[in-house]
Formats: sequence, C-alpha cells, structure tokens
Amino acid sequence: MKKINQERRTLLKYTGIFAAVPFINQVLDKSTLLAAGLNHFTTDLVINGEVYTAAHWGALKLTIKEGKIIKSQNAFDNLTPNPLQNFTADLIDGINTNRIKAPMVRKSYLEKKSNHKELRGADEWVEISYEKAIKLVSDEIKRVRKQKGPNGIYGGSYGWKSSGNFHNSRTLLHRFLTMGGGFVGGLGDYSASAAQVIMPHVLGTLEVYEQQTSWPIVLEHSKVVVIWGANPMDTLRIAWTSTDNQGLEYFKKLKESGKKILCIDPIKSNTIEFFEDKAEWISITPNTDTALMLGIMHTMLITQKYDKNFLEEYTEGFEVFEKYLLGKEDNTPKTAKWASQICGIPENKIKELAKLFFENRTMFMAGWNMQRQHHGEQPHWMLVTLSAMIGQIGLPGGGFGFSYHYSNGGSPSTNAPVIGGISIGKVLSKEEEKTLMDGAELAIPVARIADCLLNAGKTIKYNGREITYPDIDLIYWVGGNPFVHHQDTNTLIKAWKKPSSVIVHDIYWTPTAKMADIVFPITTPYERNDLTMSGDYSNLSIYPMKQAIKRLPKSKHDFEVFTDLAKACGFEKQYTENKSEMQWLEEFYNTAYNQAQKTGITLADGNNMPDFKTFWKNNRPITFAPTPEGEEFIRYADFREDPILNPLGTPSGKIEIYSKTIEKMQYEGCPAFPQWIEPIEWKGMKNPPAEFVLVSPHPSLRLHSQLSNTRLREQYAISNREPIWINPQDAKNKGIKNGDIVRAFNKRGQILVGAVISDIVPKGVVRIYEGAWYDPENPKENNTLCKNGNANVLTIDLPSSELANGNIANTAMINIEKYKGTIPKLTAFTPPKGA
Ligand code: PGD
Repeated sequence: MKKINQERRTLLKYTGIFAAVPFINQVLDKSTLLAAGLNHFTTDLVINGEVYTAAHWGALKLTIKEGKIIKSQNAFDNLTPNPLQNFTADLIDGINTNRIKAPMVRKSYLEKKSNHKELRGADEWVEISYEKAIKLVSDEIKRVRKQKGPNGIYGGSYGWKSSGNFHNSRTLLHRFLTMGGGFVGGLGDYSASAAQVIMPHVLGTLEVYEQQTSWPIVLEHSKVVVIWGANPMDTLRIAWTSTDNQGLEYFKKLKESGKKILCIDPIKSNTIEFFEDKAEWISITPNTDTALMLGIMHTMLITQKYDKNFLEEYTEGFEVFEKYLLGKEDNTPKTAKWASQICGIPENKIKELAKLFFENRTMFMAGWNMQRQHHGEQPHWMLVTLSAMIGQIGLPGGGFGFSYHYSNGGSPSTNAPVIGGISIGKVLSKEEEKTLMDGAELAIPVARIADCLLNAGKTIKYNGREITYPDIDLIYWVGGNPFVHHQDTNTLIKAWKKPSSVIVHDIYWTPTAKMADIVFPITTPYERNDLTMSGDYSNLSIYPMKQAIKRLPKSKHDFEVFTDLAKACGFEKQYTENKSEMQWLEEFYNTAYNQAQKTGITLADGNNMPDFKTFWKNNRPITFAPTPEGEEFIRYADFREDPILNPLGTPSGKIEIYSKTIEKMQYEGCPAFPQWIEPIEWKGMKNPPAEFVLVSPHPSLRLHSQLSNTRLREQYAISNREPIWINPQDAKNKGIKNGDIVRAFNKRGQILVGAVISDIVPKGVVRIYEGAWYDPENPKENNTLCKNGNANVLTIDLPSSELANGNIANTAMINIEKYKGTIPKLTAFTPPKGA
C-alpha cells in the first residue's frame, strides 16, 4: 500500500515539474550545413522559433530569430532561476569577439626559429588553411611517436569541456591518441583527487562521486544538518552532465524545515546568506577543519558521549586513533581548548557541537575545498571518523555525504535507461598494444603536469606504486584551461616551454590557446547536435541538444578535426566507424531506448519512451520518475544492517580508521590514521610567508573559466578586474577602499584585483574566486603581473601528499597593497596579435 502511494506521489511530483515545458515550434526552414573542411554533416535548423538544448548549467530553451539567439532561459519555467542560463548569445561571439575563427599557428613555430618555445604566449599568430593545419599536426604527432613512443605525447588534457555525449572533446582526443598508439594520460582530477584516493582505503569507494542518502530521507529524519565547507547555492548551478536543478529546490525545503542548520566555513558564502537567520555561521580559520573535528571527538571521548558499539562492530583501528586523541604518545591531548587555538572557534562552542551532534540525528554535508589543500587526504577521513564516533552512519538522515553540493547528490535516483557515449576505443596496432598493456604506467597524477614537464625521469610515489615521469615532447589539450586551473601559473609557464609542440582546440582565445603553437577553431555546443542526460546521480532526464544556429564558416567540431587527423594517420574508418553525427546520436539514444523496451521502463508521465526520430522531432527533454528505492535510499544502510553479509570494499570489510595498507606505504604527509598536520602555509604558522590566507573557491557567476567572456562579468568585475573580498579592518589598515585596484602578491607571482570591502570574510583572510583568465602584462617577462586577477598565479603547486598527489589550491598565503602604478589595459578577452 505504501509503495503504491509513493509511486503515485512521485509520478505526480515529476509530471508537475516538467509540465511547464511548452510546445515546440515547427522547424521553419531546412538548411544544409556544409562543414568548411573535409567532412559534411547535415541537420535541420530552426530560423525563427525555439530550440531546446543543454549545458552544464541545465536544460535551455533558446529563442531564435532570423537564425540568431535572442533569448536564453531555463527550459523549466517553474524552477529556481539560474543566472548562468541567460547568456548563451554572448557565448557565440564572446567579449571582443574572442572566438578562434580559423586554424592558426604561431609565427616563429611556423618558421621554426630556434627560440620559438620561448615565444609561446608572446608571439604573433598566422592563419593557415585547415588542410595545412591537419598536415602540420599529423606530421608532428608521427614524428614524436617515432622518436619517443606514446610516452612523448601528453593527452591527459584535463577540463570541464562542454556537455554532450558525442562532442565530448576530451574523450574524442583520447580516442584519437589511443587508436594511434597511446599517450600519457592524467590520473584523478582537480576536483577531488585527495578524497578519491584516500576514501577507497577508508570506505572501499570513491565516496565523492556516489549517490547520497536521499533528500526526502534527510528532510524527514535529520535533526541537525551541517554544511561543512560547501557552497551549494553556487556549485549546484552546474553539473558534470547537465544539472537536473533539483538540489537547489531541496535546499529551499531545508531552509523552511525548522531543523538546526550549521554552516562551517571561513567565509559567509552565498549559501550562508541564503539561509538568513535559519542557519548558524561558524567561521573557522582556513585549513584547520581536522583540528576542529579532533576537538569535537576528544570532547565526545572524555564525556563518554560516543557510540562504542558502532566503533567496535563497524570500524577498524579506533584504539590507535584513541591514543592519538588523548595525546598518549605526543603529549598533546586534542582537547577542545587545543583545537580552539588552532581553528579559532571558541572552546565552549566546540564542546557544544560535540553534544549537539551526538544527541541529535546529524547529517554532515561536506564539500571538497577542504581536501583541495595540503594534506587534503585528512579532512574527509577525519569526518568519517567523527561520524563513526557519533554512530549514525547507515541510519536515516545520519552520517556524512560528500556530494550534496555537487551535481545534485541526494536527488532520488530514477530507473532511467542510460544513453551511450563516444568511447576512447582501443589501440589498433598489435605492436603498440604490447607496450600499452598496463595503461596506468602511462598516466601521471593530473595536477603534477608542470612537475612532470620540468623533471622528466623523476620518480614519484603514488598510492602504493611508483611513477617515473615520461619525457613529454608534445602536448595536446582540448576542453580545458590549464592556464586558469593549474596552481602556480609562473611555474607552469616555465614547464610549458619544454616540449617541442603544443596543440590546443578551443572555442575562444583562452589563455591556454594563447600559449599554444597551433590552434583549431571549435564550434560552440549551440552549433552542433548532441545528447546528454541530466542529474549525475539521479539520471532524471534525457536532453536533446539541438543545433541552434549556423556555425562560423571556418570552425570545426572536435570530431571533425580528429577524423581528419585519423585519416592522415591511416585509421579514419576505425575512428568514425563510418557514422555521421546524427547516426552516433541515434545509436547512443537507442542504447537507452532498447533497454526501456526490454524492461518496460516508461517516462515519468506514464508514456512510453519515444523512438529516436520522434524524440528528436519533438525537440523536448524526456523525464523519468524516481524509484521508491531511490526515494528511500540510505547510504550504508545495508552495511549497517549486516556488516558480514554486506562488507565494505576495504581490506577489513569495515570502516578503516587505521589503515594497514597506508601504514605499509610509509608516505610523507599521509600517516596510517587521520591526523592534524600543519599545512605548508597557514595563518597559525610560526613564520608566515605573507599576511593573508587566500581562499579561492568556485565562482558564483561562471563555471570555472567558462562564461567569463559574457556580460555576466559585468555583474561581478570590480574596476574591470576579478574581485578580491577584504575584511573592513584589514582594508582600513592597508588604506584600501571599495573599488580600488589592489596588487595581490607573494613569492610565486602577482595579480591585479578589484577590492570589495566586506565582513563576509574574517580578518586575515581574503577571497578571490578561481577561474579568472590569466592575462600577463608582459608575456616575455618572468613573474609578470596578471592584469585580470587569476588566483592561481598565487597558489602552490605541491602535492597534497605522496599518497594522492592532489592539488592544494586552497593552501596559500598572500600580501595585498593598493596598486599605485599605471593601470594596464585588460587584454584577457582580446585575441592575440595576428588573430
Ligand atoms: P573550464 O573553465 O571549465 O576549467 O578547470 P577547467 O580547465 O575544467 O575549462 C574548459 C575549457 O574547455 C574552456 O576553455 C572552454 O572554452 C573549453 N571548451 C568548452 N567546450 C569545448 C569543446 O566542445 N571543445 C573544445 N575543444 N573545448 C571546449 C577546472 C578545474 O579548476 C577544476 S574542475 C577544479 S575543481 C579546480 N578548482 C580550483 C579551486 O577551487 N581553486 C583554485 N585556485 N583552482 C582551481 N582549479 C581547478
């Protein structure tokens, strides 16, 4: 009976949300798009009407007038507005029309001047024909392969690219490089590398990319919700596939639920502002979360308010951790007072938290910023340990979740069949296959790229094995922006000058494109056809991504470029499988359609899933309903119910508070149980190298560096620079006023930023969002000023520890001063000379 009601409730709810999608206009004009180069694809274009597509920032309804996008809005009118969705038209041109409009080569690369590598980022560019670009690139790839084998080509090419299961630039590159004989890839990602490596040792899963206890369960059962170092109001505007928009709706419900909500964060983020007086902001000193957790646990231990039975039955190694907590060996009990001195939260508050968490059903919703730090393996491990002491893991509304802030984790899973996507294929030559038996040998931890380029032959440790850096002679980058996302830009510049060739595909003249030798002009997602699912955890909908407008005359799909390179290298047929864009899409869709046919899965409104032709013609998203199991999902409930029958994937089958595997590794920076370890730079250190802690979280009005080149920038730029938030007291001491241009600097570099004076940041801390396009004042000079304010010019390029080698973007100290020099003209969004 309960089940029937629930299914009905679910059905009504979801047909309700998506009923707002209006009928779609007819295709008014049929036009054939001829790709300017060697491949031809055809599709129908709407000239006046509406087109549905999608981006990381959700399903979009585009209004088209005379072939141009005149309006862009959320496809579902009844959902929380998402400001990222309204600037699609700007993406077609970009500020200063910074599209890459033709294949281009750096002048001195073309002329092969001896110092050509030194001129990367400072040279003139020359347009060449597409055919010539294909020849240049294919010849160079053949040369490097012959001389250095697959180890000479770096194709890790990290980045968020665009949504879409076919025009997936990174996979398309990997497909080309794999079929051609292999390449050096990247291990992990910039998002959650430290957690991804430590969590399997502790819980047997990646944890950060797993479904969370469902929101309906949290709303029903949790009494206390702790948002720990996360800013879902901003980060839920986007998702890896395409946002299903549900997370923000659930946070709205949480706000009105009357539950105790705590936000532990150095900064009063947009999420904390959103909760108004419904949440308590606990401002913590950056980089000290593990110390706070220890103080809470010590209090629990000495007040005997912790769950001994849970620890005994479900965990391994608490007795060793207990000794550490009590300071038996280091003479430092991790008391609330000890923790308070490190994390800046009053001792009494820490004690109060210990009692509150133990006595109430508590859900920790933790973000990833605290693991993007020096010793970033520790905070998540410590939070799992704290949750184990509380003993609510596997109970409804209790325990921890590391993905409520990302891609709508906790939105109930549907039974949607999953669409296919382009694959990396396999090595074609038997000879090369032999050298690629262990693909992992050919990958480096993704954030070690600069270290690898600078130190070929160096051996590093990584999660139980050793990796010797290959000697990279060619970099191929698509769908990412390392001159924005990588830490310590000035070191990256030095490293980038090592290889003989750098090839980049991008839509725009990004700082990374400007640092290349050869660039290909790529179409925007609105100039091609694709498909995506929404909701990385819920699998809620399948979105058509219909081409909205004609492409620029010389631009190419990544797929076309790789097809022509594959042709030049002799494997075009294997690369394309003789399929066109629309044939691939039909095949991907049919993977899901056939599954639905076989299993009888229907849409949320009870209708059958349409066949591909109908789906494409209808031009509207299709949506599936959550299953009762999805609605009632409680993470680790089965393990809790029977840890013998449902053990975790750890060596002991239990939660490993002490890991013998890690003990054996004997790694620098990652001991065998979670600990407070001083980071390389932090506020409480003895001789701080600078005055302020820099926090560089994900931005509110763009996705990393994407959307920077739209008018959204007008909403946040200060004096035409990236903003820096400074506490009023600090600003007064430095003589800085709102709107002033500030030089932020340390031994790694210097940037210009625009001052926002606000008490949302505590004294001694400043915030600069990551994602501002690097804009060097004099590209020929070492350590030149970044005119636009890219935070990563100031961050540290060191590994989290020898275990995970994650990036430590959020461990850094800087100085600030009012800028007194001549204010240089911003050129971040201006194409380079010759383009
Ligand atoms: P994006 O801005 O998304 O950033 O770094 P990432 O490189 O992913 O870059 C995507 C690029 O792909 C853009 O240049 C875009 O134009 C291009 N692109 C889009 N679509 C296509 C396409 O179809 N084809 C091609 N060829 N190109 C395309 C993000 C990274 O930054 C991440 S994930 C994290 S989590 C890190 N976070 C931080 C942080 O918190 N703090 C700091 N300081 N630094 C960070 N860096 C990391």
